[in-house]
Amino acid sequence: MAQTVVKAACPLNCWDSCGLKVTLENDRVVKVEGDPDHPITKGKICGRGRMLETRTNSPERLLHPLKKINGKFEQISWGQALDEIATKLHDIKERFGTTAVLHSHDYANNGILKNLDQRFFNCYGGVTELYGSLCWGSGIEAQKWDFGNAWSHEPNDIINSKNIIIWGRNAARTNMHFYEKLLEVKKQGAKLYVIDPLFNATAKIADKHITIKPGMDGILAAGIIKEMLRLGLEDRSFIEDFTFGFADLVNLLDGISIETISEMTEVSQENITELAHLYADKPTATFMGLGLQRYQNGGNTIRLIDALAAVSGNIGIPGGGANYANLQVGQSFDFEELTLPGRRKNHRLFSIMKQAEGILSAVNPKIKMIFVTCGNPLTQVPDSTIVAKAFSSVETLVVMEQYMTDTAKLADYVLPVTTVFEEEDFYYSSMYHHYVNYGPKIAAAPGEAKPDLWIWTQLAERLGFGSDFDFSRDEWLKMTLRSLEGKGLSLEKLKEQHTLELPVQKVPWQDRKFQTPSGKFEFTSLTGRVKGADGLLKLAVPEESKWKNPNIAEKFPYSLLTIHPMRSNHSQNYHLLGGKVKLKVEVAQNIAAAHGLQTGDFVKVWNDRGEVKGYVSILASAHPDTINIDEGIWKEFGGSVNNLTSSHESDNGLGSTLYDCLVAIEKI
Ligand SMILES: Nc1nc2c(c(=O)[nH]1)N[C@H]1C(S)=C(S)[C@@H](COP(=O)(O)OP(=O)(O)OC[C@H]3O[C@@H](n4cnc5c(=O)[nH]c(N)nc54)[C@H](O)[C@@H]3O)O[C@H]1N2
Ligand SMILES: Nc1nc2c(c(=O)[nH]1)N[C@H]1C(S)=C(S)[C@@H](COP(=O)(O)OP(=O)(O)OC[C@H]3O[C@@H](n4cnc5c(=O)[nH]c(N)nc54)[C@H](O)[C@@H]3O)O[C@H]1N2
Ligand code: SF4
Ligand SMILES: [Mo]
Repeated sequence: MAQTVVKAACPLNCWDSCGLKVTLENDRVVKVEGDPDHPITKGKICGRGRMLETRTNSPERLLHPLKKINGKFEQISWGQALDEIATKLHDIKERFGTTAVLHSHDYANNGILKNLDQRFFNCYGGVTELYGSLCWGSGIEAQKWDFGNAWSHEPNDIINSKNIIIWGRNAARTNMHFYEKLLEVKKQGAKLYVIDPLFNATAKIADKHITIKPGMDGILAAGIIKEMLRLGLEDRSFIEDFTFGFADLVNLLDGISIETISEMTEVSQENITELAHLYADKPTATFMGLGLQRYQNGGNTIRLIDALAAVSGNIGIPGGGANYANLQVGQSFDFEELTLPGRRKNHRLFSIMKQAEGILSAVNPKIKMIFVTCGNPLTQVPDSTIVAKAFSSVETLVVMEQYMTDTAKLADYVLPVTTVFEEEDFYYSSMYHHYVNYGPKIAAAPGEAKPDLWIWTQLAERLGFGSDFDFSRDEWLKMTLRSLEGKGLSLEKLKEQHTLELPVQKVPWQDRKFQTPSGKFEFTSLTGRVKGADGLLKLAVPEESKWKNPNIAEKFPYSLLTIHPMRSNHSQNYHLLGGKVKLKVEVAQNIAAAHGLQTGDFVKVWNDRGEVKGYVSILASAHPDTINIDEGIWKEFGGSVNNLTSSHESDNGLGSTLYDCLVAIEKI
């Protein structure tokens, strides 16, 4: 049979944004591999990338529009689905106003044209939208306060690092090309430290793994700064010339002893001193993951780690950096032209964390209709019980999906959408590297599945703003690249080369010109002050901890992490893994000992919000009193761990508290 091999791109919400090589047989995708010519990902991809073949070809794909009639889904035509949904949108606008519609979404697909959903809702008149992020919100806001922006060093700069500290990034599992880089620079002599409550696969290759009480990294960073100051290891000239508010930081540190810091973080004083020396032995690169900021104190955690990088003079130097995310990538494109925020007449915002509470308590107007795109809130949004209640409460729920997820099951209309290989787009991620990848359309969509963009275009026509969507794919893609054209990047070049390097600062802040109000690195944030906070750094602790909530801590003694799964991107692959899914409850050794648990025991994990049942696995080197259950699990495979998590917002209001969660455990 004739086979052809073409280049494509991985669309998944992931650090790595890989280039792909896809084998086609009679226009059918038969194999997905890595593109060896991609400058960063160099031919290696993960299992989730390879499984895009299954995601595309699975017989479980949604193939036709469905409407729920008397509690059962029935197949309807696209014409009927679009006419009915457009009529409802029209009526809601007339009777209640456009903000009676909620757009619930996440970022399941990194294609630039996936942002056209916002254009649709803006042209419709402006709906209730979500702000903040379950994923990285607290940390992004924190870095905006400190630096004025959240920028990282380019991946190859790590060859300049003498020491590398990884705070809570599960690189071997979530960011494989960074992991590859770590292996490479370690061979050249770089020292690698991993700070993480779990002994993850990245910790296995570290020179030292330091476990910590979950949520206490900010306090640890404060302790390291305190030690640096005691030992005279700080970078005085950087502090004096390029920072603002240092006296406030010193004042904060004067109020706590190193003994107390050691006791609270459960990190030994020797380790704190060792880390102080490591930070002084420049250049030392800091790489933060997103896990460590999903706590109520998440903003302060990232801010204190940033402060440590600044005090030690590791900012704006090759091999240094407080690397968290790289917003320079997304900031390269023309979003306003694409999304037309100016067309919005009305607007209402709910926090993404509390979207369910928002739905249930909305007045003037009430939420009448919800559109879900690129998200699976029933599984992924915290406090599932209330999420299910909220999404069941509205008159009309429209879910645009590839599969019958737990969210789709609740819908009134399910609209089948294409997978990555069935539509043209380009893909990028603002998490790690600064290359954008081209993804051509290489396969026909099965059944009646359609691109999201086709659905928006059809609805726009029916609602009288069809001309706002009357563009070809090329025209859309060019629109987003317009401001890059002057810098020699064009759609033609992207199509030809399949990947293009964006013009970013490879070592951010080298010019020491920070984008803060003072123009300096801000220990005390003036942006924070403008936003109504005092802008001061705080020695903040998690909400669900013995320091803040002793009663809860007594009832529910264990910290629950809910990290990202190995073989699935969030909830996307569990149903494609061949029925082998078994909900695993990973427990630290002291928990197993206290409850007489053995590997394979069936247990219940619970708190006041809900419960989850699964099979024990004992983690030999995890921090005491720590449990992990991977996120993303569908109801039919044991249920989402978000039955247990809280929907609070972090200290700066923009992040989740998914890992700020105390639970109890019991054998059943
Ligand atoms: N395989 C796989 N890869 C993925 C994804 C996936 O679903 N599956 N999702 C992608 C997405 S959207 C994202 S946001 C990224 C996330 O990438 P990561 O940040 O690497 O992953 P998380 O699972 O969010 O965070 C997990 C790490 O943080 C640690 N951690 C948790 N709490 C703390 C703490 O208080 N202190 C410290 N020091 N460490 C802590 C955990 O033990 C774990 O090692 O991964 C991306 N890559
Ligand atoms: N407990 C806990 N909860 C978490 C996390 C955690 O660590 N712990 N992590 C959080 C993080 S970091 C993130 S980023 C979120 C992710 O949350 P989500 O983005 O909601 O998670 P996904 O499972 O990726 O779900 C996306 C859905 O979009 C669908 N989809 C894929 N491509 C397309 C497309 O092109 N168009 C449309 N219309 N749909 C598409 C998929 O089939 C899938 O069902 O979850 C958060 N939730
Ligand atoms: S999921 Fe991430 S690591 Fe895996 S192929 Fe896609 S971009 Fe690469
Ligand atoms: Mo994420």
